[in-house]
Amino acid sequence: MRAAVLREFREPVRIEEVRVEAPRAGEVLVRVAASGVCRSDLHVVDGRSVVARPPMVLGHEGAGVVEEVGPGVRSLARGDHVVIALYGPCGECGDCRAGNVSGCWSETRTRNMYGEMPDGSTRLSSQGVALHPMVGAGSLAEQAVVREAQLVKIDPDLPLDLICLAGCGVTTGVGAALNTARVEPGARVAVIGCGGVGLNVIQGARIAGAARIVAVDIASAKLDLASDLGATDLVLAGPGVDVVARVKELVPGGVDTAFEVIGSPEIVREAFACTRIGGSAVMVGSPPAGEDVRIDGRLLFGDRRLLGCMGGGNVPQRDIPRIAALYRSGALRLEPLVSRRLPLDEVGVAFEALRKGDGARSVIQP
Ligand code: PAD
Ligand code: ZN
Repeated sequence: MRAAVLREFREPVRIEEVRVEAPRAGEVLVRVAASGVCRSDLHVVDGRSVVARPPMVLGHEGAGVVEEVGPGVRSLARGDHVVIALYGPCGECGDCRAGNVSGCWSETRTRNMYGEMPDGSTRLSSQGVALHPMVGAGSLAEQAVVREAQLVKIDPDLPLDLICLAGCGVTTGVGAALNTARVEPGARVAVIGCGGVGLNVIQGARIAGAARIVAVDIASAKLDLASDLGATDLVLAGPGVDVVARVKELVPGGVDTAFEVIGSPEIVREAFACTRIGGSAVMVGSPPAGEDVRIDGRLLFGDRRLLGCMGGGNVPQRDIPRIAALYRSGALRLEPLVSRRLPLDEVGVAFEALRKGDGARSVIQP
């Protein structure tokens, strides 16, 4: 099969012929129908991700159809439609058993983050060299072998080229608002960075009943999308614009929750400064590995909280069906998030568009 392979950090992503082994016990072979390209894929290419081990197959926002199941797989069968979740919990540790699967830090989960099966092996190789599928997904490929625990079955009538976004961007964005920040009806929030993930923080906040949703971005096209998806106020950032002052002009005293959805320590600091006394800031973006986030200690003293956010605190088996239901009801819109659909060969176009900030999401249809 063919896949988008990254051999070394900062090298071009190439479409290569990759050998796929049959699924073993507890594993499933998925024919990928569609996969979004997220900024986290670009972070990997640029060597600024904490969860990357080249050579690897990129992609972690995929959906497809089950082609073959390994021994012992009971929840899925050939022909089932699935979303590949952002992570595969072990299902056995105390956290998993308590239902806190996003808190699972077992060896299985850690290996999964680096694209390894629980025993350290992978099912993908090229010229005898093992390839690591990004976060165990590797969805920018024609096929993926994924642990059953990382797959969520969905109804076959859901459009795979839209619901694939539930693999990462939508689940993370909506989850950041609903699970991490627990945005309440009437809340006032700010979302800094309105790309593929930030637009879904906006949708999550709208669904939660936020009264004010201030969207901040450097691109006016993103602000148009933000407005379409539920933002009540728009701030065009850029040189000479004091974002904190603008947000506080719109929401005197500061917002209840500010979200940073870019991946910049400086903007995390800015988001924190946008919050009211007792408010919270959520760092959704992934800052470069090893970089510190500096915040103003006087602001922290004002009972504010800075929260991390991994995948929007999502429990895949709960949150992906919830996203599907919200989509069906019309409360959550997916179509406006897709800026272009491309064949696998044109994955480079998707990465270039991300770099230029052109569009919300590119969806690859292998
Ligand atoms: P994206 O490139 O689609 O969106 C980023 C947005 O930020 C774009 O609209 C930019 O125009 C905007 N932007 C850039 N600089 C500024 C600035 N200085 N001020 C205001 N706006 C700005 O990326 P994405 O939405 O795919 O991902 C965003 C981040 O979230 C990125 O760091 C990614 O790695 C991270 C992420 N985190 C998780 C998680 O689990 N926490 C999951 C998925 C993605
Ligand atoms: Zn992602």
